[in-house]
Amino acid sequence: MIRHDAKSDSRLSRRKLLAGGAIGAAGITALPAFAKSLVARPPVANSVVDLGLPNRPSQRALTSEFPGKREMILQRIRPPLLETPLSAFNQGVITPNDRFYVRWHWNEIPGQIDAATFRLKLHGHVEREIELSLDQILHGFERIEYTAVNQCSGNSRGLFVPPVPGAQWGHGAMGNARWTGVRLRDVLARAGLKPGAVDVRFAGLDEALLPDAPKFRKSLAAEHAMDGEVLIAFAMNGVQLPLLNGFPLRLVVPGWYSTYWVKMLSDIEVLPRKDDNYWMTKAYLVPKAPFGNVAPGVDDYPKEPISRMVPRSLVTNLAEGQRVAAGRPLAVSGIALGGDCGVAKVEISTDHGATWRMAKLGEDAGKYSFRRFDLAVPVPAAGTLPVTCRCTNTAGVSQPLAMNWNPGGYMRAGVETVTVIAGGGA
Ligand SMILES: Nc1nc2c(c(=O)[nH]1)N[C@H]1C(S)=C(S)[C@@H](COP(=O)(O)O)O[C@H]1N2
Ligand SMILES: [Mo]
Repeated sequence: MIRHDAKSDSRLSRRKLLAGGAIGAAGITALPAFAKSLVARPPVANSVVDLGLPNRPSQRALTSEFPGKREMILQRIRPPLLETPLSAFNQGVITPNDRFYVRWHWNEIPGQIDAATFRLKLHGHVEREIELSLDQILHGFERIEYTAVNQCSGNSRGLFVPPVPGAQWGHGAMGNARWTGVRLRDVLARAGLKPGAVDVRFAGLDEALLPDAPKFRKSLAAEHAMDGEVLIAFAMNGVQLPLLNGFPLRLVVPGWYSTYWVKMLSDIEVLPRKDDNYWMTKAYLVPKAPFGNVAPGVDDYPKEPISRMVPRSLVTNLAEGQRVAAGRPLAVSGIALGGDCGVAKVEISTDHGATWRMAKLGEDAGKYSFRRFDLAVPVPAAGTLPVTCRCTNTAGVSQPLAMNWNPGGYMRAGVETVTVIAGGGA
């Protein structure tokens, strides 16, 4: 078995990877025993960030102790939940692999994977059950590449008011990367769907902690799986996937929340019925209402599995409570996503939504990508200045002015405001 330190992943050149050699030869990522050692010896906090979570513990340690990751906000050690600091979003629309957030449901994650013996199995309601090696995936199918936002369904959950249980994420349970892979459709065609295929179910190499706990599995409707856009990705920003982001293969379901983006993908099962497994019918349900919105306290409403993302935008160059020069224009910039389609416009208000100004949009890297926005806004001589941004997507859907809410803490969609203070020594 070839061992390969996760830190050297980034040295794999894009050319080598796309030639197909690198991922096969160097495709072992070692997880240096973090699962055991970090629990006994919690990571040293180099520094602390405050996520600004209302009415709840808000400070988090920054850690660089996870393989392939630089300073990340530590949300949980086992299973690893690592959040991207907002500053990373201010540096460009692509989120670097070593700052890309991490989320797993169970801690039984292989610390190393042998790229030579790894197989992706396709079985169930198919004409031919097949097993594909990484080499076959890399060389046997047309490669495609696009940029897409991977966002956890529970991104920003920690900001929900009233609070809801679950990982108390700030805004950093998302990231934007260029994904390279093969079409799920082409791989499924190799096995051949039998007539009557309804769902396609995906599982990875991670295992549930206890025998009775449900292994993480997600499904897509057969038509969605065959739409030609869903990818089996082997590279992220031009290099092999970091182990914690799903090495060697992960599903990329552009426009959909990341709960469907199954990591360490090793098993694809075609079902002649709707998948009724726990992760499809009990977990990740949202109110069947625009923006998954429901009033706190109400609990009798129809639910549906979470699916398509909604538009969002965030100011990334200003911090809450930051002092800014009075009476001078203030540069505001940030990132927006359209959700399941592109960004049409981003507007900025400094009067709680009474009036809006159009921001300038940055380069269009594709409809599923983050898009940068910029605008200079006037600053008063003194006092506080609330800076609110609002994205409207190309389907005409705008972020709501009133924040949405649901008991799962999913699908945060409402406009976000950062309040700065004019004067007083910028
Ligand atoms: N195999 C596997 N894939 C998984 C999960 C998991 O627990 N196991 N979690 C999902 C969820 S809920 C999220 S938000 C994303 C996180 O992707 P990332 O860690 O690459 O950022 O992975 C998804 N894919
Ligand atoms: Mo998630």
